[in-house]
Amino acid sequence: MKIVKIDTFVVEIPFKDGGKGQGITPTTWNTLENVLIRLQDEQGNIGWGEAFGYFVADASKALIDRLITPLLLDREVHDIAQWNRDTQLRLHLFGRYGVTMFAISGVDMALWDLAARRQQQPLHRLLGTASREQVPAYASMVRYADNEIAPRICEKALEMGFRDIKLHEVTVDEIAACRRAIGDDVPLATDVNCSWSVQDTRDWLPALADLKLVWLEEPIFPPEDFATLASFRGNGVPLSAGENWCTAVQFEQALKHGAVDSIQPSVTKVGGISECLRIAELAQAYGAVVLPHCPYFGPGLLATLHLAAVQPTVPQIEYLFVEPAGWLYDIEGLRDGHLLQIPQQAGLGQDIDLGVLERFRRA
Ligand code: SMN
Ligand code: MG
Repeated sequence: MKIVKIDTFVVEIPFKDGGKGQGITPTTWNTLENVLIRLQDEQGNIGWGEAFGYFVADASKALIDRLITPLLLDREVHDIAQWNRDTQLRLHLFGRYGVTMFAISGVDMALWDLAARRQQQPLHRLLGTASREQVPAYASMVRYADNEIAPRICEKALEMGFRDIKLHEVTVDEIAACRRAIGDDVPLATDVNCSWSVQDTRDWLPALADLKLVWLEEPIFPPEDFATLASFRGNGVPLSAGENWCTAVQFEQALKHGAVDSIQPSVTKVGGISECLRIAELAQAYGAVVLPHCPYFGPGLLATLHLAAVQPTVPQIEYLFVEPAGWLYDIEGLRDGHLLQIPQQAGLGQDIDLGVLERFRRA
């Protein structure tokens, strides 16, 4: 297929989460920033993709406009995985991980959507053999840093039909308050985004095991310290990480080290669908569970559903438990309690809402 037009957009959609706006990020996190890529081929087919936006949206967009567009415009792409590898090579000196890879991820996704639409097939049919029509999702909470609000929001998620919860709380006290609110039977994980020291992690593992955490996500910095991660295992708390690992190469190193119990590739960060397929092969070879990261309600979430359709190693995907002021896709139309339908229409399987895109598009 020949790519004759490339457009990029930053969309910024406010959301409510019922909290105080305190969290992980440099400034208050209260909008979803999606970097969208729209490709058009010589026949007029369109493909959409998403590059990781979250506080770096302008940088991810600039990478695409300045470095990828000149390499792709008016070119033929026959083999997307090969295009991905070639582009990684061409751009490696601009940073192997970070916005370079986020940008490649988004364009790779748009190429896959375009290819599937040309063939009038749902994306998952190009990726493998679908073994299911719906995938469970867990409710992923923002960080509330509050012993009363966090448990209340957990209860609300259960009322909405979710059965599994991931917190972003970082104190044993807050995690325990949530566990008390939901009872012992609801699977509960926490993600501390690399904020604990090695010693604190070791000290807190027994308490976390008592709280029956189903996983502890990214306990320490740096997230690619595989040997230290491996040393935490076997203490009654499964470990998970991967949203900040670079390409299948680093996933393989992590798996060789036995760093974690489950891996968390993000289709908008790690190198797109092509790289996720390489990681899926590794997961198969190493018998690893895959818990994909990518909860921002854009093309990345739909791509994650299609990838999950063909990967039995994915037990559930992540659903960000917030209330956006607008939806680029009808995600709620796919959701029945904790289950998300895998779209069966061509490409990503839903048409983006151009009205929502225009309304929230950043000038
Ligand atoms: C996360 C990262 C960025 C925004 C929200 C949540 C988190 C996750 O690391 O696992 O989703
Ligand atoms: Mg995380």
